[in-house]
Amino acid sequence: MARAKIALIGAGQIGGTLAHLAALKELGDVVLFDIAEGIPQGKALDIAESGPVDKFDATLKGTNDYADIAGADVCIVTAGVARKPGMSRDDLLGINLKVMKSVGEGIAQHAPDAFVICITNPLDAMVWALREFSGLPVEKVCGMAGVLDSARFRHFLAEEFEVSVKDVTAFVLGGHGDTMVPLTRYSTVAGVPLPDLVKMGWTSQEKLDAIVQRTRDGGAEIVGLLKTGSAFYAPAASAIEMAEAYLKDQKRVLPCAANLTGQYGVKDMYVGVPTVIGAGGIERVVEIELNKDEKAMFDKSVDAVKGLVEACKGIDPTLA
Ligand code: A3D
Repeated sequence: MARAKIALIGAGQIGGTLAHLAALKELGDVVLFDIAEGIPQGKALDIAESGPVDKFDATLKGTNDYADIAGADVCIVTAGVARKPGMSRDDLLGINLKVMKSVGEGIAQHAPDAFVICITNPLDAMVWALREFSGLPVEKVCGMAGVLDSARFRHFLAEEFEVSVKDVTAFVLGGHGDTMVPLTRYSTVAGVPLPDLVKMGWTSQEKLDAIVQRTRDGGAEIVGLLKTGSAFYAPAASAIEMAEAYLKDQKRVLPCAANLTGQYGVKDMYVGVPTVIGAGGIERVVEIELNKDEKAMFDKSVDAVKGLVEACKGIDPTLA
C-alpha cells in the first residue's frame, strides 16, 4: 500500500515540529507548504537529512505551490500569525481570517478528500472559517485544542500527585481560550476522579483550583517565557495524535473542536467536545452529562466563541 500523504500548511514553529514528528513516527510522506520562500524547503531538507540517523522511511518536500499538496490524506493548518506577549488569541482574528480564506481555497482545490486539522488561532473561530472557505464536509474538518489543553492539565496533575502522566486522564471542554472548561469530575488518576483524590488528601481544593487556572492560562505562560512566539512542541504532538487516529482508524476518544449539530444545545458551531476520531474523520461527538455549574461554564465558553464567529462574519461578508 502506498504511504499516506500529510500536508502541513504553514512551516513555522509548529509546522516544522509536525513534519519532524510525522517523519519520526513514519505516518507518511510529508509536504510542507508556506508562503515564505525557502523556509519549507530548508526545514524539509534538514529533517530528511536526519532520516538516515533516526532510520525513518518518509519523503519530505518543501513547497510554495499548493499543487504539491494534491491528494493529501491529512492537512494540518498552522498558517498565520502566532501570539506575542501582551496579545490575546483573539487579537489574531482579522489577519488569520484572511489566511484561512487562501488556505481553505487551496485545500478545496487540491486536497478535497483530506482530513483537515486546524491549529491556527483563535482556534474555534478559525476552524469554523476554514470549513466555510473550504466547503469540505464538517466531519472532515476539526480543530486541535482539547488534546493540548488536556495534556497541560495532565502534566500539572501528574506533577502535583507525583505519578506517571500515563495514569492521569483529563477532560477539558469548551473553546480554546480563557473560558475553557477543565472538568475535574471527569478527570482521574487511574480511574479515581479528582474530587475523590481531594477527599483522600492527595491534594487540596485550593491547589486543584490553582491547577485548573494554570491550565486555562497554559498558552499565555509559554508566550510569557518565550517572548518571541507561542508554544509549539506540545501543540504539534497533540495534532499528530489526532492525525494518527484518523490515518490508522484508531477510533480514539479525543477532545477536539468539532462542528456541533445540536449536541450540548449548540448548532452549527465549532466548540471543544469529546469526539471519536477514525477513518471517517470526526465519527461521533460524545455528549456527556454536565451539572449546573459545568453547563454554565460551557455556555459562557460557547458565547465567547459565538462572539468571535460573528466578528469573522463582519470582516468577511462572504461568511455571513
Ligand atoms: P509561526 O512560527 O509564526 O508559523 C506560522 C507560519 O505561517 C509562518 O511560517 C508563516 O510564513 C506562515 N504563513 C503566514 N501566512 C500564510 C499563508 N497565507 N499561507 C501559508 N502559510 C502562511 O507560528 P506557529 O507555528 O508558532 O503557530 C501557528 C499558529 O498556531 C498560530 O496562529 C498560533 O496562535 C497557533 N497556535 C495554536 C495553538 C492551539 O492550541 C490551538 C497552540 C499554539 C499555537
